[in-house]
Amino acid sequence: MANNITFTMIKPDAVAAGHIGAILAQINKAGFKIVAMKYTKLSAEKAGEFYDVHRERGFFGELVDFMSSGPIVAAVLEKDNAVEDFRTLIGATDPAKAAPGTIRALFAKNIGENAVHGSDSDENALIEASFHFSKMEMFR
Ligand code: 3AN
Repeated sequence: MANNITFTMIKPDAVAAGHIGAILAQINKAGFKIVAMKYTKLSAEKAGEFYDVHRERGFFGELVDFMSSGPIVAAVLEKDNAVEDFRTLIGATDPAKAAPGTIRALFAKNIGENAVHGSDSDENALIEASFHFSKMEMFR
């Protein structure tokens, strides 16, 4: 059951560029069911908490500034093999290296402003989903 969900955010760059609808269409077309979704904005503190594992990395400050710079769409998605399949759908972290047709190849600006987030493990998917949503806000 755990490997049936992943967590995503449509990041401030893609929201500002008007790509919410196109990205959600790709997500639906790939067979993911949306089980939770909200349009929201992270404070710098919340963005730092979310990306805590990257706190020691050189790009951490930049990442926090970017992720708190504007509204995002946060969502929990359900599908068999959700984490791996979603990472295939979004493509590599660096859009220059993302496979053609992937969400990042289509919509991301660069390695920092890369349009979408996707959980990297089943364990993190559950942690990230519950960071943004209560049980009552998830419809599985
Ligand atoms: P992914 O989002 O593909 O799992 P991570 O977890 O390595 O990639 O990085 C988390 C986020 O940190 C990325 N989505 C990106 O916004 C940012 N990031 C990662 N590497 C860099 C980098 N070299 N320079 C700037 N930002 C980065």
